[in-house]
Order: sequence, then C-alpha cells, then structure tokens
Amino acid sequence: MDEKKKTIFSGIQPSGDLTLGSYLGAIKNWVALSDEYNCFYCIVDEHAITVRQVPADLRRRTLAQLAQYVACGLDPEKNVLFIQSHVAAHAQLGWVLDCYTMFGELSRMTQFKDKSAKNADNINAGLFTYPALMAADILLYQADLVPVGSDQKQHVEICRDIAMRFNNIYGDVFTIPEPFIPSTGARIMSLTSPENKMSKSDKDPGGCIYIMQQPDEIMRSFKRAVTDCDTERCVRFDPAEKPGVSNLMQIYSCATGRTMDEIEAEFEGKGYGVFKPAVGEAVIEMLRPVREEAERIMKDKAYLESIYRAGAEKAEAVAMRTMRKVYKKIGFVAR
Ligand code: ATP
Ligand code: LTN
Repeated sequence: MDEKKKTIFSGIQPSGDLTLGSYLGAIKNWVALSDEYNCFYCIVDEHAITVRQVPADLRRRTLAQLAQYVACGLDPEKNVLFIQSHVAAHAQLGWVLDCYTMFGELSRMTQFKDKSAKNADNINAGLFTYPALMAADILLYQADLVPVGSDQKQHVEICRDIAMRFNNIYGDVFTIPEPFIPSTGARIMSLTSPENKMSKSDKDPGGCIYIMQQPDEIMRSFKRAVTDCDTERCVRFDPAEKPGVSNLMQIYSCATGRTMDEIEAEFEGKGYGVFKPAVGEAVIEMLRPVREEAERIMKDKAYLESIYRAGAEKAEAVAMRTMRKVYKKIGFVAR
C-alpha cells in the first residue's frame, strides 16, 4: 500500500450475472483509477442475501464475478480484490453503524423502496439496513472516492451523513468519501424498456446485455432494442424525447470513445437499421476479450483461490485498524 495515494472502495453484489450497465457504470472506471489510487474492489455477498439466493448459484457467481473483475483488467497485484464475508469487520462495523443510522433516513432510500416493491414477500430487516452495511464497507478502508453508477449516489450520501454524525461525536475517525460517477455510462437503460435501468435482476432477458454473453445473442438483443416512435427516425441525442436511441448512443459512445456529435455525424442520413447493428458490433468487440479471459480464469480454481485469500488478508489488516479505533472510541473493552 502506497501511503501517499488516496483510497478507493467499491463493490458489486453477486446477485446475478454482471451486466453491461455495471461494466460501463462502475468497473470500467475502477480499471481507469487503479494506477492512481489504492483500490479495494469487493464482491459484496453479504449485501446479496438481502434478497433470497440459491446457495449453489451464489457461490458460483461469487467466483465468476472475481474472474470477471480480473478479466476486465483489474490486476490482483495492484488492487485488493476480495469477498466481503471473508472480512468479519464488515458485519462488525455494520452493526455499530446501524446504531448511528436513523429509521427515517433509511425509509427514504429509493433502492429500499424499489426492492421491497419487487420482493413484497421478503421485506427483511437486512434490506432496510443495507445502507449502513454499505457505509461500513466504505468507511472501514477510509476511502476517499467511491466509483459507482448514478443509482448509488444516494447510498454514498447517506454514508457521508453517517460518517459525519460519528465524527461529530468521537472526533476524526472516518474519512468522508465522495461519490465518483462517470459522465457517460452513469445510467445505462434497459434495451426493451428504456425508462428502466438495465439491471441484473431484470425479469426481461432481452433488456439486458451480460458481459459473458455470446456475440450472436448480444447482436440479437441490439437488433431488437426499442427505438423511439418519433417520425424523424434519425440518430440524435435527446434523452427526454428519444430515450431508446439516446441510450444506444451512450453505449456506443462508451464502447468507441466517440462524442455524441461525432455519432450523430457518423449516422447522418442512415436509419436505425444501420445504427443498431453498429452498436451491437462495438459492444461485442469491447466485451470479447473480457469474456475469453474470464472463461480461461474460471477454469483455474487454484489461481482464483490465491487471489481471494491474498485479498482478504490485505483487506483485513486495513479494516481491523479502523475497527480497533471505532471500538475504543465507543467505549468497548479491548480483549
Ligand atoms: P441488482 O439488479 O441486483 O440490484 P444491478 O444490476 O442494479 O443489481 P448492482 O450490483 O446494484 O447492479 O450495481 C453494481 C454497480 O454497477 C453499481 O456501482 C451500480 O451503480 C452500477 N450499475 C448497475 N447498473 C447500472 C446501469 N444500468 N447503468 C450504470 N451503472 C450501473
Ligand atoms: N449498493 C451497491 C453495492 C455496494 C457498494 C458498496 C458499492 C455494496 N457496498 C460499497 C460501493 C461501495 C449496489 O447495489 N450496487
């Protein structure tokens, strides 16, 4: 760990296969930031059980997600890659922070409202206190920056509020983190219902692109992507009037590095029938090396194990430092 560098923490739940949304909204930035910062990238399995999971699937997806982190370009030598449940301090600090988080502020969280509507038969206490555990994840590592998609901004804000509340009582215990949200790709929408976020727990498989998906399936989804029923039928960036086309333009921009003006010029006079397969092709080429590398790594169980073991050790050393400080401040007797 380089003491001069600032620190990053981020995580993704192994609640489904990784999507193009989490790749463009989060992981792509993680890779870009990994030289400049001390980075902790976690697989947040404790968060995933706020929604009921099939145990064998959760275990398989956790390992697959680790392989995909590495395949996306996160070097395990440079970044601390680990599984949340391997570091007990997350649950420990999570409990402490539950006692510094207000019922009213948790009730306002949009993710809680959305997920309780989707899982009406299982609105458990963990789903409700989820943001306090997420705050623990971030604060344990004294993170300065949290790279996430825009849907997570509210959770980083409540984390800041909890940290400031705690610091006001006990002095400077926690670094106050900032969210880091990309300018393009912050909110990739479903290909079939562009008013909804592309999400791995989406029930409509055609709306979602998965980073491990085969090229022909990706192309099929893009060809079927809904465009807008306006009369001009041209490629123009206008999220309010043309949400479907604008979403595809965002994806194309992320995949090719081109600006919206350049994309409009490129497809001037050409219809959606040319534009949609071009987006599909760009995404296929962007994801191809990731999928191939992840498939290779998944077969090497010993390598994966060596990564998560080393990651947990490094993470634990840092987390325990914060945990000892917190316990001392709140008045727990040291063992
Ligand atoms: P779930 O459906 O289980 O809630 P999800 O697909 O919404 O999952 P998360 O695990 O919640 O994905 O998100 C992982 C990271 O990727 C977060 O930083 C989140 O902000 C980002 N992200 C997820 N979906 C998108 C999206 N459609 N556009 C941009 N960023 C996204
Ligand atoms: N809540 C996030 C996942 C998450 C996270 C974190 C992100 C859990 N802990 C810490 C950043 C930092 C989600 O649902 N995407």
